[in-house]
Amino acid sequence: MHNFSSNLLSRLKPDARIVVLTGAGISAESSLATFRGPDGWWKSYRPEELATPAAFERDPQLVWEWYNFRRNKVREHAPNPGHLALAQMEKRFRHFTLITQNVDGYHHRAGSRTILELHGNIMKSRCRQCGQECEAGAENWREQLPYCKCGALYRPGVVWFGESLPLPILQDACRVAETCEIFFSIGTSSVVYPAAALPAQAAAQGAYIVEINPEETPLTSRVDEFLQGKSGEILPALINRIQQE
Ligand code: BJW
Ligand code: ZN
Repeated sequence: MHNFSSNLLSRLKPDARIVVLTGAGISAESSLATFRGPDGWWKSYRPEELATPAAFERDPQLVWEWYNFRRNKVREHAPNPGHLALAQMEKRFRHFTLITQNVDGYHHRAGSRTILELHGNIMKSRCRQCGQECEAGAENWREQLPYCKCGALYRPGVVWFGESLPLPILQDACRVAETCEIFFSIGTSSVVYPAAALPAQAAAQGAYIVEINPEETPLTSRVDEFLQGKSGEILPALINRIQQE
């Protein structure tokens, strides 16, 4: 059973302003591979070699093969107790914002309502030419490539390296980070920017920073509290503990 500090518990009042940032680690217990973990490899490519506009230019079929493989995993599996606990927390706290780097949509499926998806959604496609968006499966596939009605190629509706994050969403994320009292960084290696800068932005304005991860990250030495372990175990324990108060 996890022990939560009185420091943390006393801060988790119903009207506390809380921000949660999640990464691939929260979906690890749903059997989705992380990007940088030991299983976070796909056919021995690194994400930096596939999640880029240049990779798509060079070999759109290879990139689509990776995304179709991952779309199938997302369909096959489901949110885990970590996602569900965050959906419960949202109900419990008046000012609660969930920011995610994940593209799997599992926070929606778990019942969270206010979600800032920084890196898009893997179940969406976007036309390279006219910008039209569609749901996965609604594309017109020819020779293993998906086409839009306008004739141009669809790409996955996600944010690749070197591309800007959707500005209104990033602005909202920065605003809530800078005005929150408690900031949770959960299941992220804290190496991909600008998401990785959010905890420091929150800390600079006086927020209490909590990290949940089985491993230490570049953030760990700068947090107020490091809860070492799996989010699918720690988050349900935390919500249970809060409900006892
Ligand atoms: C568990 C667990 C369990 C396991 N429970 N935990 C400033 C400094 C340096 C570089 C830059 C900078 N600003 C911008 C950059 C460039 C670049 C960048 O950050 N590069 C770094 C790698 C150095 N950033 C960008 O290009 C961004 N764009 C941008 O900034 O535009 C303006 C600009 C452009 C060019 C130059 C300068 C500015 C865009 C970033 C887009 C990231 N896209 C991806 C792919 C999305 C689509 C897809 O899914 O295919 O997003 S890459 C990939 O990494 C994905 C993730 O969202 C992201 C973060 O990964 P995450 O979630 O942290 O996963 P992992 O695998 O790394 O970590 C998992 C963690 O879980 C581990 O810690 C485990 O221990 C833990 N874990 N089991 C809890 N059970
Ligand atoms: Zn189009």
